[in-house]
Amino acid sequence: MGTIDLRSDTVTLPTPAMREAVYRAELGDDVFGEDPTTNRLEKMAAERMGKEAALLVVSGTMGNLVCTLTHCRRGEEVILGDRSHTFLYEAGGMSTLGGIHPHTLSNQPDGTMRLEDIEGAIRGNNVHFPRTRLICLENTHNRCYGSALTSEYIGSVAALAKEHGLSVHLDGARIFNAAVALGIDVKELTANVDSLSFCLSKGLSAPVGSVVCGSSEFIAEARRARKVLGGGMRQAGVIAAAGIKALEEMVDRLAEDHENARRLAEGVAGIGGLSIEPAKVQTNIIYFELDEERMTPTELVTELNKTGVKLLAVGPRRLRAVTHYGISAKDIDLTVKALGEVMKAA
Ligand code: TLP
Repeated sequence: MGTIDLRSDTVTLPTPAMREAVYRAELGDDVFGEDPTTNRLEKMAAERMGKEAALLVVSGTMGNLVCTLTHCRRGEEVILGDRSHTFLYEAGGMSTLGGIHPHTLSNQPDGTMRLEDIEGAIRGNNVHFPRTRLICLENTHNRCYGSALTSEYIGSVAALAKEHGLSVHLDGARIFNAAVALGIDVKELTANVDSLSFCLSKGLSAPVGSVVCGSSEFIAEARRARKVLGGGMRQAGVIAAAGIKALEEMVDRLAEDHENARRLAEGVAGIGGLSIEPAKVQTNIIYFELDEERMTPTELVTELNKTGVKLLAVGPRRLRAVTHYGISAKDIDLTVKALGEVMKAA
C-alpha cells in the first residue's frame, strides 16, 4: 500500500486543475498591484468573506502576524487562547517583531474562551498595564479537537470587544471546515470580526498561501506590514491561480474529510489501549490518547510508519490525525487495521 499521510492537511498536493491554472496564469508585478491573477483572487476572497478587501500572504503564520501588527502598536496587548496556534506555534512573532504582549486565557475544550474571562482580562486605564487592543479567536480550533466556533459565540465576543473599543481578529486557517461542519455560509462566521486570515494550503489543497481579509483601510495598512516582513511578492499569480481553484472547487468537498474523520474516530474507539470520544469530532482533526504505558506515542508513530501510515505524536500520551483531499474511506479502514495490529503487537 502507498503512504497514508494523516499528519496534517498541509501535506495536500495541488489538484490537476490547479497545476493547469498555474501554468496558464496571467502574471504581472504584484508589488505594483499589476498581477491580474492575484487581484482576482483577492477580490474573490473578499467577496466570499463579506469584507471590502483582501491580501494574499505566504502562510497562515504571516497572515496572523500581518493582522496583529496592523491592529496593535508596541506595548499593546492581545487576548488569545492558551491553546491557540498563534500563541503556541507561531514562534512568538507578535512579541519578537511587534513588541506586542500576548495575554492568554484558558481555551475551553470546544475552542472558546469564556466571555467572563475575556471581560476580566480587558485592562483598565492604569499606567502599570499594557493597553488591551485586540481579541484573537481561532476557527476551527486546531488544538481543541478541530472544533467549530459558532457565529453566535463570535458575535458575543465581538459585542464585548465593541463595548470596550477593541478589535477582533479571527485565525480562520480552517474557516471553511467550520462553515461546512455547521452547514452555514462562511460569511456568518466572519461578519462580526474586523480581520481574518484563512489558508488556501490546508484542506483546500493549494500548494502555498493564505488570505487576509478586512476593510479597505485595514488591508492598505496590512499591505505595508506584509512588505515589512518581506512578503511583497512579484508574479504572485502562480500562487493565486491555485488559490482561485481552491476557492472554486475545493470547499464543498470538505464534508467528505469530516465524514472520514468520524469514520477514523469510530475505528480508533474500537481499538484496545486507545481512547477517543468520537462525538467530539466535528471536522477533519482528531486527537486520541494512548492509555497504556507500554508504548509512547512516538514509538507508536514509528511502528505505524513501517506500515505506511503517518500520524503525529503531539503530547506525552496524545496523537493527532487529520483527514484531507487524498485520503479516502478505504485509507481510513487501512489505517484502523494497521493501528489495531500495532497495538496488538505491542
Ligand atoms: N497548523 C499546522 C501546524 O503548524 C501545527 C498544522 O499542521 O495544523 N492557524 C492554525 C489554526 C493552524 O493550524 C496553522 C497551521 C496556522 C495558523 C499556520 O499556518 P501556516 O503553516 O501556513 O503558517
